[in-house]
Amino acid sequence: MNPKTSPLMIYMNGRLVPKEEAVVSVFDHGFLYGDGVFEGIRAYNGRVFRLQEHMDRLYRSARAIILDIKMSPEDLIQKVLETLRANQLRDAYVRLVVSRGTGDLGLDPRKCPEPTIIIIADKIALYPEECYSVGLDVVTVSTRRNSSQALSPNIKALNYLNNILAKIEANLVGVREAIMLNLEGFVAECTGDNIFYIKGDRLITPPTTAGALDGITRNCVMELAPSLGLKAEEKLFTPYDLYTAEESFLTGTAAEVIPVIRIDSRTIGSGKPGAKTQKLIRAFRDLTQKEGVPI
Ligand code: PXG
Repeated sequence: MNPKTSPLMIYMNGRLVPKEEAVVSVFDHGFLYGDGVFEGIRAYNGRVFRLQEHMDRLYRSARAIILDIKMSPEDLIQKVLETLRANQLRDAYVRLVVSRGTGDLGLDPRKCPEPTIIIIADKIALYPEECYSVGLDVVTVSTRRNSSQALSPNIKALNYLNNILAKIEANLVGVREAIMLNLEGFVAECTGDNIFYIKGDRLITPPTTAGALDGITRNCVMELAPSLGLKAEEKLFTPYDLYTAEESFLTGTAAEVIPVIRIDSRTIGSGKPGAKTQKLIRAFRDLTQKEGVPI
């Protein structure tokens, strides 16, 4: 963490300001309508992991909602690095938020001349170690993933109500994550993580067209698969395929690679984190220590 005496500095619209001063207008359309986009990024050991990929996804999300960030991705990368430096952070979680900006009470985005750009870099709140050593219990919930015909789940938009409703369902039954199905009943993803299962040498995850975010950790795992003798595949599947899998795990920037050992009260595989999942966890952790843009 940054020294106790200096407050956390937040990047806001061109300036680094102390946390207490980092406030947005009640007329900001990010607040009023969830009109905006975001990214969650990690820094490991003084380097920002897959920063270009996160930036590319942010600009794709912005383009999809016709939001002009009014800053080049190269400049925004520099601002992310500056924010990390200002807070003397080497291992961190970075939240990059771009909202439509301040407008009036109507929803017309033409009333918002300037986007609000915020970078929060803080100490990472790691998942408890037992999530990795014991594995997660998850449930399939009744909240379906947004239909891509209404709002593409590939837009990392500020409106996460769909995922939050699913998270509430998981909370209510005392588990950490929820599996969301799409409208057709195929597995899409979890509330803030992608999902995989393993059968033999096949490593399977839903295609993005099923409602899965094009996750950056998901892509890392698919890249690492061949080196561990696994064939990565994108395929539509139902909860049945998960119940009968040998291993299952979730991926996400915050969670990294996290084993799943129970789904809807069914034991997955041996009920312990699978051997292949554990190899992937190690390979992913190695990658995070090796790669990245220096702060
Ligand atoms: N699916 C969804 C819906 C996500 O929001 C992921 C998958 C994983 O993608 P990456 O690129 O991170 O591998 C995400 C991203 C949290 C939190 O606090 C997590 C995300 C977003 C917001 C909050 O756990 N995950």
